[in-house]
Amino acid sequence: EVTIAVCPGSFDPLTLGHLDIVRRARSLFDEVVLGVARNSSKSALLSAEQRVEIARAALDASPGLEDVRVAIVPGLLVDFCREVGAVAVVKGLRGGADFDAELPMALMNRHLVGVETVFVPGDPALAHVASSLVKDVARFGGPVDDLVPAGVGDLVRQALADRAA
Ligand code: COD
Repeated sequence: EVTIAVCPGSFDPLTLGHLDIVRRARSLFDEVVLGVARNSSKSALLSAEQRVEIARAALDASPGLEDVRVAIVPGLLVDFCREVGAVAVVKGLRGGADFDAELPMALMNRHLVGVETVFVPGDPALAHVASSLVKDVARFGGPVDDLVPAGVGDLVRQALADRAA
């Protein structure tokens, strides 16, 4: 039987840290769906459609990840998991703070529909890479192009400029 996992995130924008986790998820599961979700405690810089486009382009350019699907999570993550037939949610851990934030969500999601969460330690070389920090560095003119897939830095700078205008 084919096992399917969902890698959910805000992906605002997708970073090399996210791609690392998707690659690890893909090595564990037959099919992986990257779910672009709305984090109710953050306001997004990029639209969901832009975040989907960025993820699609980055996966298409990553050997071995072309078959990862990308979709918007329109409501509850667990409803999305049921819809796509996922047995697991895969989340990346950069450190203890990620675990503390993720454990209640993992327990709630299992309570709601029985879906398990698989925690995958990320590449320590990317432990400092977070979408929020990428946006902060870019906002103040710092270099971010080596933290995100090709072309994404320009899109982030453009979105920040549009927002400031
Ligand atoms: N190394 C390892 N892991 C990393 C790295 C890195 N460098 N960078 C990011 N990650 C991991 C994060 O720990 C996280 O697991 C994942 O990648 C996604 O990160 P983000 O920042 O894009 O996404 P978040 O943290 O804002 O998550 C948003 C969700 C909505 C997916 C989350 O809050 C969630 O699971 N909510 C469940 C509640 C629900 O159902 N909400 C409705 C959905 S619309």
